[in-house]
Amino acid sequence: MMCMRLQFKSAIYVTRPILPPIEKMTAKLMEIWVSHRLTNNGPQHRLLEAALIDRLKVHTLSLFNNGTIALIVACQSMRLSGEVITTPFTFAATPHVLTWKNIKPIFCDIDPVTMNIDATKIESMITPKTTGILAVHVFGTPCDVDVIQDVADRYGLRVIYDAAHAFGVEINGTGIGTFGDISMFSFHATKLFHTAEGGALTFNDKNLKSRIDLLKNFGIKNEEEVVMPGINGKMNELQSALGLVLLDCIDEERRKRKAILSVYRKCLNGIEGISFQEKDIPGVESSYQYFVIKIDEKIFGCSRDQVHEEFKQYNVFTRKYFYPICSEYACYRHLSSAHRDNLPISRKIASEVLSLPFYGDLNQDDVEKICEILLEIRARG
Ligand code: T4K
Repeated sequence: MMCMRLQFKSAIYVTRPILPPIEKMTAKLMEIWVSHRLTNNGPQHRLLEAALIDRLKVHTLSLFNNGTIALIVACQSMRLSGEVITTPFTFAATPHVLTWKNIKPIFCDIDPVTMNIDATKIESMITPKTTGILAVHVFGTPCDVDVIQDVADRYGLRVIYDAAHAFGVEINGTGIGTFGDISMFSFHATKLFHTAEGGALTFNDKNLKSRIDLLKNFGIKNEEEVVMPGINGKMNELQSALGLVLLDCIDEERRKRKAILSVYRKCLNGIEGISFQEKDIPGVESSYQYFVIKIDEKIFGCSRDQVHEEFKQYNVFTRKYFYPICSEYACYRHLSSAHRDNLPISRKIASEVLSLPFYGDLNQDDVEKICEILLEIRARG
């Protein structure tokens, strides 16, 4: 029998976007209304680019209307073609971007602890057609950036990081967006920092800025010259304004999520069959983007799928990020790198992971209740 006390009155989702105080947003909107400037590199856009360079500790940044278009432009700006080595344990956007660029994604297995691409396996997947590596800092945990760069340097490959989950991540004080050739951040509503929809590319090569900005604006150089086949990747002034106002709320949201993380760790510690990242990684500043557990069915007594399904009866909507792995999508399963024998760790991890609700508006009682529900689901078998 389900304990009614544990059922939430209203739905608890995996995340809930932060929103700024409405009066601050209204003041920003007034500026836009007065200026009549709605898009195309307006003042809010310029202010947000400058603010984010500072915040992310990066050298150069270009804003986009979403992370997926940003990633397409990153591949185009690096002139990637042929084959690119990537991870199957990611959101659909990562391999889809390659496909949209007519590039064949080559799936490499992942590390069982970080859940990121296994950097030691990349070299064995390189062929004469390989032009780059598209690695993902999954759930904000940094990839093995040194090993990846070493392989890339030895084979003359480009490195693009999908840092969609990695806003604010630093390695020993260095912004995560400074590694590789280009990094992509997503500012989708589900991200800690967001602009409802949005994204950015960050890179060290300042000369790349003009090419990337041309690519996101149809390749238009001036009224009479279109110098390359660009796309419309521009972030508008309303999105930029939301981002500017939200930047002031980020520190508090991070503090709240840090407190929630410690409640989860305390409540789940020692439960057999449940594993999660128990400690902060030394030298790494977290993104506080997701809280993910792994459920070992044999030890815990219930499968991940059962837990995910039963949580719904309590009005808790967890997510199986990232199941199924991308290599199992109909559009990719024919690839030889998608063969199950090539990806044993990815398949195992994808069958165990569960993202639990994780956002600042949750309070300690909510988190304790979610953990109690997990135990009740196990007890009910
Ligand atoms: N690379 C990686 C590794 C990514 O994870 C993503 C995006 C990308 C690239 C592409 O970046 P973008 O082009 O999106 O900028 C969500 C997001 O739509 C997606 O941005 C994100 N990754 C992915 C991991 O999660 P869904 O299909 O799970 O979203 P949805 O609508 O089910 O939202 C999850 C929960 O959040 C909902 O149950 C309720 C809550 N929610 C959601 C929205 C949109 C709200 O409370 N308010 C909202 O406005 O994909």
